[in-house]
Amino acid sequence: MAGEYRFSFGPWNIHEGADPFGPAVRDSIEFGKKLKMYKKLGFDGVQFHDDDAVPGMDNLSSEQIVKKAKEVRNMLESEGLIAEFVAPRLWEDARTIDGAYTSNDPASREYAKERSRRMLDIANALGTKLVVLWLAREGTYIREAKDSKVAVERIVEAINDMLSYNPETKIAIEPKPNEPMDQSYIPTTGHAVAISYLSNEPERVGVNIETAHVILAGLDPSDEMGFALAYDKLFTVHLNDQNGLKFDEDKAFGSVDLRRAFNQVRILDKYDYGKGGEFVGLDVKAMRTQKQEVATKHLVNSRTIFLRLVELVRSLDKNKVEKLISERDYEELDMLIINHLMGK
Ligand code: 3MF
Ligand code: MG
Repeated sequence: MAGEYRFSFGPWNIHEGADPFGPAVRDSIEFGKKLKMYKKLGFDGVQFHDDDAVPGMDNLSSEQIVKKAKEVRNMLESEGLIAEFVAPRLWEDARTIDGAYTSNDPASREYAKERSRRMLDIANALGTKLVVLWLAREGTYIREAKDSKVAVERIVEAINDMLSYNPETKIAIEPKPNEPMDQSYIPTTGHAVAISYLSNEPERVGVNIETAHVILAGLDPSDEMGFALAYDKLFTVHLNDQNGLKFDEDKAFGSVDLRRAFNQVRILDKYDYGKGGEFVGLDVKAMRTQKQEVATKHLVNSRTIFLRLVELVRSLDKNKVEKLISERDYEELDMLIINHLMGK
């Protein structure tokens, strides 16, 4: 039965292996060549940052930006691919050092809003209505640096600006509790869902749940997904894995905790995730040790693990589960799941 899901990843998921402590260890692959790899690897959707589609966009006019983005759309079409979403990269420019929408400097906040409008032009030209907001620098290193109430109001203002700029846009906030900041203002799914109700059109604002980010917040990814599903706000996902509370690892999906991955697939499959056109999005990094020729295995493996877990979710004996729940024999239920995962 498995196989009805469509998968996506971003071009940054095929990367050179640089980390904060060392330079690139693999050659960079040009964007057009990466696009040619998607279908072969089993993927149909491309996730974008605005400047993945239009590099150097801050030095181009809006007309030039749209023209470039249309060229990218043609490239996608000739590969049989579609753009899943576009995310504004608001964390690299000097004007966003102190945050983008929440910067203490009004000129920087204005830059962030203007850049977001150009990002919406790119999304429109690429043919997608979905936007992802990873609010990288919307937080603080020390609490006294910003006013947390005002910060939330400024994020809402920026969201409203995007909602009114394109009335068809849907915004998926990607919560993350820390990194690069000490503390972020939208650290969890609950915060993202809550802030949607401060916006002018709550039904157009939802979440992108990333496994690793949820683990960094000390929460369970499948429960966070259930929370978002209850609000009809799971617009997309960034599946990966994370080995405890350390830097954001973006490991292959299911590679650390298979049972935790099983439970994410279980809730997604149970509630027909994907029926509304949602992609199974990955945000995974190859290990730095991986050689050039084999630096896409993390993508293929994550997809394979997802599909195998779909099979396991569907072949689980639901009657046995129900019976054990009604008997409140959770020790036996625990063993049933472990045996199932071990192929017994
Ligand atoms: C950061 C992330 C990012 C975002 C991406 C889209 C590298 O922890 O997960 O991926 O997902 O920038 O906004
Ligand atoms: Mg991500």
